[in-house]
Amino acid sequence: MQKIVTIERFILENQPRTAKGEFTNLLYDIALAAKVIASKTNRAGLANILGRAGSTNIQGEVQQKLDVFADDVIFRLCDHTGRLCLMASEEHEEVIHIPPQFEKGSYVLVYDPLDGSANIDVNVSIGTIFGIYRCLDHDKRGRLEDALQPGRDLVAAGYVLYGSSTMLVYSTGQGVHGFTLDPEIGEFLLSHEDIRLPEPPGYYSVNHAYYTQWTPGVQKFVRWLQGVETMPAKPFQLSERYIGSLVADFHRNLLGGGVFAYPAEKRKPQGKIRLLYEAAPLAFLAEQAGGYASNGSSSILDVVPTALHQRVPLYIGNRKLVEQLEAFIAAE
Ligand code: AHM
Ligand code: MG
Repeated sequence: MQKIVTIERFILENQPRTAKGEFTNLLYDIALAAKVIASKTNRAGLANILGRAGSTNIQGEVQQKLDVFADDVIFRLCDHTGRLCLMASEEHEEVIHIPPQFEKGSYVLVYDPLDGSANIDVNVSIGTIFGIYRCLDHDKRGRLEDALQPGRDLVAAGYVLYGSSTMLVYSTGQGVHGFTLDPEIGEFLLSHEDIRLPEPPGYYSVNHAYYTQWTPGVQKFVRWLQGVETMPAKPFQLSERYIGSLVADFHRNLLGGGVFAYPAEKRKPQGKIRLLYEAAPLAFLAEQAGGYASNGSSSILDVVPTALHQRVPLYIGNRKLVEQLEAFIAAE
């Protein structure tokens, strides 16, 4: 019989040598939050029948919006464990402190609880993204500075994809590993060990509707991806796929090879993607899978955040594709 590896077993057998129980258990907490969120997202379409967000359902409970629910689940599963000194979420204006009645720990959790939320109502895949940093301060007070660390200093990062199956994909700096939730037994099972971005790449993903908003270098890059621009020669043909859920677009390109871009725009020079909750964790995974993520001129992992909700242009995927984009931008 084939060896069945649960996420608990994998985390335990592959924890970094420096990891203490605190870190290992933090990954379990996230896996548990993923299961709770998945059970709710699977029922999202029933909201119309059982009550809309903001209304009261038949049990007399007020329905929460799914992204608020996801945010709350992660916070409540992680606030009291003594493993974190601070959290920061895309749903909160300010950093989230550990309630005073609980002990603090050595790590910082940053997360986007439900990314691609515009896709919830139309039954298209959505996701959760997370990053884990070490608390900078030995007193574990948990200050803004602890959250404003560059992606290069991530200890771990990952995402959960709520798609046709629920998957959790993460890295602690020793490769990227994917687990699929078996809903019958309620366990994440190892399904994709040591994911590497394949060559030749298969896809490119960008919202073409913004073409006129891009700078000439980005426009040239997209024409090159399409095969309209022929220099330098590109010995492979790409397909275009764009879901509009970053996790889902990133996941497909991670397995099939390719590049995702959310470029800088004339009206939005920093693009749309958030550095802390979206770009940096995925950049960490891309590098671990042999790829690269850039803001157009340098590595996303080297960008030091100055504000929690800072946005950044994002080009992420197979290294050669992203470096070609940098070359087109440099020659603008
Ligand atoms: P959100 O944080 O409001 O969900 O927005 C982020 C999402 C990403 O998942 C996706 O890549 C992008 O927005 C799509 O934006 P657009 O519709 O402009 O192409
Ligand atoms: Mg988001």
